[in-house]
Formats: sequence, C-alpha cells, structure tokens
Amino acid sequence: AKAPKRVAVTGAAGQIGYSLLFRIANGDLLGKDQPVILQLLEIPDEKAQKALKGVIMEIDDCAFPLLAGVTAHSDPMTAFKDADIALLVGARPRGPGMERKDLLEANAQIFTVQGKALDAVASRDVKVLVVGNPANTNAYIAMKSAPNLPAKNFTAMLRLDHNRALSQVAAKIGQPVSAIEKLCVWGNHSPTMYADYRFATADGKAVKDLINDQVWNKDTFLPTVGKRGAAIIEARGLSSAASAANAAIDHVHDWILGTNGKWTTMGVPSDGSYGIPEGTMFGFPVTTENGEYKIVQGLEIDEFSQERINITLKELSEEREGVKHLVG
Ligand code: NAX
Repeated sequence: AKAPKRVAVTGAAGQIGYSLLFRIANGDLLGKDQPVILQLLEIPDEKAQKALKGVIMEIDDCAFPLLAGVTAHSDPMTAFKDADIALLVGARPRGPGMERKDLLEANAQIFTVQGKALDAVASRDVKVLVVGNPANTNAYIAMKSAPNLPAKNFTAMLRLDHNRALSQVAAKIGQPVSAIEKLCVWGNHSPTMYADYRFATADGKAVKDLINDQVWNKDTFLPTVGKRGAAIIEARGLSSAASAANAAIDHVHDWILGTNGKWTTMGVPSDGSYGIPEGTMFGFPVTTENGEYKIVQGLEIDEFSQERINITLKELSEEREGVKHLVG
C-alpha cells in the first residue's frame, strides 16, 4: 500500500471546508489508492475550534477507508508540518465598513504568516492552492513569503471560473461538458477574469463557429461567468461552497495526476508568457504531467482578448501594489 500523503486545509470549519474535507478523505483528490492524513487549521477562536471538532466527529463517523489520520490545529506551524498538499481556504471576509484596502491588508497578514510557516515546516515539494480571496494576490504573498520553496508550487484557484465557463458553453451549444476541450480563463479570480472559448472544440468542431455570436460572448457569456459568484449569493443567501470545493479538488487532482494533454486553467506565477510580468499570479491555460504544469504556448491573442487581458492584469497589478509595503 502507498504511504499516506499529508493534506493541510485552512478554514476547515468554514462552508467550503464542509464540502471539501469529505471528498478529500473519500479519495477524490489524490486517487482511490492513496491514503491521506488531514491536518486542519482554524483560527484559535473558541467557537471556530469547537466547530472544527464537530466537523472531525463527522469525518470520523464516515469511517473512510483511505483516511489514515486527522488532526486539528490553531497554529500554521503545526498544521503545515510535512504537508504534501496545502489548501489555503480560510481568509478574512470583508466586514461592514471595511475598505478594499483594509481587506487586502488583513489577508496579506494572514498569507505572510502562512507562507512563512509553509517555508519553515512543509514538505520541500509541497503543492499549494490558494482559494481564499483575493486568491491570486494571497497566493502571490504566500509565495513571496516562502523563499525556500519552489515559487512554481504556489497556485491560485481559477478552476471555478473555468468550470462555470465550461457549463455555460455546453448549455449554449447543447453538448455535454465532456465533449469540450481547450477552454481557458485568463487573469484574476474576480469579475475581470477573461473566459476564452476561441480555441475550444466540441467533438472536434470549433466552438467559436458553433456559437458564432460575438454579442453573446461579450454581453451574455462573459458577464454571466464573471458575476456568477454574486448570482449564487443572491439566490442562496450564501456564497458558492460545494462548487468551490469541487473546483479545488479538480485543480489539485489534475495538477498531481495529469490532464493527458488536455487543457485546464490554473492561476500560476507567470514566466513572462503572453507579456504577463514574471511572478504575477495569473490564470493561464495549462496542461499537466508528472505533477508539473506547463503554460500552453503560442496562442494568438486578438485585439478583443488583449483588451480583456489588460483589464484583469491591471487589477492584479493594483492589488500587488497595495500590499507591496508588506511583501517587498
Ligand atoms: P467561511 O467564512 O464559511 O469559512 C472560512 C473559514 O476560514 C472560517 O471558519 C474562518 O474561521 C477560517 N479562517 C479565517 N482566517 C483564518 C486563518 N488565518 N487561518 C485559518 N482559518 C481561518 O468562508 P467560505 O465560504 O468557506 O470561503 C472561504 C474563502 O474562499 C473566502 O475567502 C471566499 O471568498 C473564497 N472563495 C474563493 C473562490 C475561488 O474561486 N477562488 C470561490 C469560492 C469562495 O468565494
């Protein structure tokens, strides 16, 4: 049997945690033959720690055959010890009267501390996915705070945007999502992201030709995908949780186990591809193999796409500027 992998999850008593942990323990993240140990972090607050204990009681009650252990933590230095995978879900939500700047700063502090802790105690190959918002900038801060770990191992979640785009395109052309390939999302996990089906195929046919409607793209598709998070809050009274957990599972599963040549979307530190400044945590089309991702190269960026990419890049650059004094 395989040795267990250690999966650290922050914000473990939150909404997304409640959907995520059970699927990890069920083998959906790393495969049905891979035992896992869950190392769960919550804030020291008494209520949060108590809620975490309750979640662990339920995990116990599932008697997952692949679960080799589960521990509760209030300190990232113990939660991240020897972690092979770190899912950074917990973040500071925007409180009443909080400015965007305050939100960025509060989160910058959390992700500086957590980046340093990963640097100090995690496996030297730890693969990190940041879900907590602002996800790209938080991932950038964690990466910058962990100089002894490979920068390429820090990623941000764009997969929910990718999956939302997939499902909208599939509905538009009346085909199953499984028929669609080569879709991607560029940029920031925010309403500025640019979901791009110009290269997509469905059963080998060009999706662009099947849709053939630039007005739909601009006035329906992009706003629907971009504002989907807000639409779910409006309908459910709570933000996306099960779909966010599912996207986190997809992201890490595909990163570790490979996409067999197929494209997906990951937020990764730019290597300068497509003129995105090096280090910027940016959504790109990628393929993955043997636990490594590669940015898909050589795609033509037309004028409309360049405009969209510039908008989302500008937003990310501003976020980065806003936390510069904290990260250097
Ligand atoms: P919840 O508020 O339900 O849960 C967050 C949990 O994190 C809380 O239990 C809190 O105590 C904990 N937490 C806060 N700071 C922490 C810290 N420093 N260390 C450890 N735990 C900490 O939020 P939930 O709905 O689970 O969402 C979590 C995050 O995901 C939010 O920042 C949210 O904005 C973000 N999202 C990101 C998405 C993406 O696509 N990248 C989509 C879904 C989601 O909106």
